[in-house]
Amino acid sequence: MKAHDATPLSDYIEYSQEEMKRRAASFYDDIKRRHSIRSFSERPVPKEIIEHCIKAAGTAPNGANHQPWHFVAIHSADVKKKVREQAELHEQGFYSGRAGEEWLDALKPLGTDAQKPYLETAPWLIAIFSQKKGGITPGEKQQNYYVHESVGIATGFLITALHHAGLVTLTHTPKPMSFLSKICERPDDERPYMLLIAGYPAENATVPAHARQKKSLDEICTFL
Ligand code: IYR
Repeated sequence: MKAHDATPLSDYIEYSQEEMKRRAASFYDDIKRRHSIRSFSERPVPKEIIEHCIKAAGTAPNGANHQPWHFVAIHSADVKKKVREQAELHEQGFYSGRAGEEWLDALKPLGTDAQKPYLETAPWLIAIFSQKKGGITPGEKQQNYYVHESVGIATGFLITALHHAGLVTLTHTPKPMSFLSKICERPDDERPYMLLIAGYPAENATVPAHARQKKSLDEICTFL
């Protein structure tokens, strides 16, 4: 059993309640400008920005601090082409029947289809992998805990960090996603969790009216 050891919380910043109210409101005003975008510009985005956003994702709370995630940041045109080919192949099956009528009906207001040109246009694709086994030290093969929750939170941090930096994103979860493990050369004990597309929006980028409808606070929250 490893010993418990701790240092003082030295980086906490306390704000006045007025300042907290301002910050809370201003964060909401900013994050509500985040939209899933399906039309990306080819404009390059420096690697350093992506590095910082991934570092931010890596600070997410997670099970036993095993940090059960791996991010593959894809910039190579060759690799992006492979991802697009495979993703579109799967999406064609999905849209031509595999999804079922109810699912396809739910997607209609978003206007999505099997064509995913942004997988090549966008400067960065970030493939996120979850690790069932690991630990805090590289090479460890301990049990990981709350893997799905941990990687989900890290992905949320990543999306927020990319938005904060001034980029737009799209979460993409082609089914099955196993082709990502192959293309990204990830080991068998890692599972692809999600593919994030990141970059500048195309000049003609739009947001579906359906996506702008957000539930009210009353609908999503109960105070007791
Ligand atoms: N992965 C498909 C389908 C899709 C599914 C859901 I749920 C969405 O919110 C959006 C799309 C695609 O990317 O087209």
